[in-house]
Amino acid sequence: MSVPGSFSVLRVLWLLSVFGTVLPLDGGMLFPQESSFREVKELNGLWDFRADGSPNRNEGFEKAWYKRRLTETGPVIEMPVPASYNDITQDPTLRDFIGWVWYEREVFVPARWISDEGTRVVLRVGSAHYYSIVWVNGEKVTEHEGGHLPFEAEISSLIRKEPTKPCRITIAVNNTLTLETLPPGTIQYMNDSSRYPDGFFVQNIDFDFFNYAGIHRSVLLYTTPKVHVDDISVETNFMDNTGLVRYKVSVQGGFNNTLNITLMDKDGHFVASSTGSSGGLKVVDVKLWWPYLMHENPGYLYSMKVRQHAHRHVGVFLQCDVYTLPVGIRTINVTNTQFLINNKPFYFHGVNKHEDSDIRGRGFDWPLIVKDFNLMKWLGVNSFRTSHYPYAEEILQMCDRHGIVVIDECPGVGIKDIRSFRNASLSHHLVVMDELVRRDKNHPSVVMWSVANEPASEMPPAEFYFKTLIEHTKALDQTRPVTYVTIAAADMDKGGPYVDVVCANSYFAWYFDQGRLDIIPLQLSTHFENWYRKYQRPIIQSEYGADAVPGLHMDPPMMFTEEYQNALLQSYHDVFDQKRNQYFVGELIWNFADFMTSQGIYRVVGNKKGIFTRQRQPKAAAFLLRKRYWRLANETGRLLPD
Ligand code: GCB
Repeated sequence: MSVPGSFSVLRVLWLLSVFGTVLPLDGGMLFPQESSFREVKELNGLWDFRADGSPNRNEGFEKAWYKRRLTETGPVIEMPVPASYNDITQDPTLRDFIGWVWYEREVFVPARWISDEGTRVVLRVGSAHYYSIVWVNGEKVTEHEGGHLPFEAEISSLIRKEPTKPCRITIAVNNTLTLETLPPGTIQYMNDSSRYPDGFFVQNIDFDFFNYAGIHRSVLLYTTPKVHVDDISVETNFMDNTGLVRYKVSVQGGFNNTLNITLMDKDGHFVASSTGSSGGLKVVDVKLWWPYLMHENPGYLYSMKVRQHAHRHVGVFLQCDVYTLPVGIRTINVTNTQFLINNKPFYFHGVNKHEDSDIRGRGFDWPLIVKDFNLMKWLGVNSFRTSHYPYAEEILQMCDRHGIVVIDECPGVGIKDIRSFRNASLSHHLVVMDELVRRDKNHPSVVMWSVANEPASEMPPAEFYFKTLIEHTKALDQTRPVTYVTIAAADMDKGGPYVDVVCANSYFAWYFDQGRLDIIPLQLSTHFENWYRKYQRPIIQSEYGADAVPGLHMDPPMMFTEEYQNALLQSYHDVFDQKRNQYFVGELIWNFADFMTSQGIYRVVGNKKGIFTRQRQPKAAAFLLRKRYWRLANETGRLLPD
């Protein structure tokens, strides 16, 4: 977090110091973009696909399916990318499949990419759930653990080996979750032969969404010059009407470089420039990045153009690269009672979401994303939490442009088994935070990191685990607060002392005291008072809600009707309004839309706590919330006088 202080002191610190940021990962993960010196080729569409249904799910490796075309080693079906594979066919075995699935596609690489040795060709997967191994023309190029973050491999030399042939890309993806994965899970073999066939096993999970799998985001080939801009980090601040963008650029592939940095406003007019791999850009008459409904011109973005020239010798340029980063200038601060954006109190009136829809599962889908943004704006939503995993980068870019504030959550959901607090799990969790911060650090919309959702924080190892995790995340990024989302009772919580903001979930009159809406005011206020007394931190109601089956009505309200969902929300809102001017800084409804879960007696074809159906049609609660959010926007969102 930026600490309020004198601007001149800050300026000196900024300009003289390097970032106090830990960068444990090799290299950056800039979002691929086209420029005069970079090209992008999307490999989305139909891929050949086969699930390895062998008893040990290992036939693909034993028979080296990656060495030949997939069609030569067995039957294949057509599988769209990006999409979860689960709901694409009529086959329940594929919907519920656990183990390795294989994707393959051939692609012609433009001749210039092959002939020009100064061009670097990179294969990038936006995300694939959960563990992936990638081969190009039968040679392994990378593997990656984790279902929601991008990974890539340089394949320049490989594609130059056989320049006339198409390039065959094979990706094997395994959705198995274990005690050390994030989210964790366990595989349980059922050995009672009177009840289960030989080798029968199930995947146990402790989270409430379907474990969709496959290649969920775009697969791309992109180029950069050999000497290229590898990573950019920006931090912003302002004092009065002067803004400052502190930047750091890293270059890979060569030494003799010149870096020119130019900042332009939204209309492309020059604002400031600098040279060198780190420095500061002063912005006179700064236009700050404001959240939606907090300003008449939200989501203002400057463009920071990074131009890199590599020299052969003094004055002779060998190569150029250009990368343009959108930059929003804003600050985040947290006091004991407030969440401040640009030094003004910010009140979250928003939603929790899932990347989830019919047929596509968790697959990236532009029509769905744009529809969801339109619905959020219609509702008067100014924020959401990426429950319970990082969302696609394109979604965060939209948030930057529209001024929608994001609590960026990692996939640390369902950490309930004490064995998932061991070192192997913690090490992986730290790497996931490294990858998440590396990917999302420059988005102005991201205002807080959430390292987990509802872990078993009362367990003895939780304190060390969360202390380490939160301190690590704060070291990675000193500009944003860190939280984890809790449901534990205040006195049982071991990680609480380390969070900057308390994010608390509760389901009064739903999971407890079922049907008793009358207990909400007492239980909810007691809950808040306990949290605040204990931690003296601002509190966000990070989840609350009730299932409603659309079209089910009953008055007086009963559980699962639209009336009950409405009445429950209304009781929560009454308490929120009492605490709003004290330490209560936000409310995020569970959930924006109905979503798929695994099958079980508590779920009727998925979780129905959406205020929209899975097809994005409003339930009665959507209208209730819309009225409230627009009222809140008027009461809390306008710019308050200094
Ligand atoms: C929670 C979880 C969320 C569930 C929700 C529910 O506390 O964080 O993943 O879907 O409750 O509906 O039970």
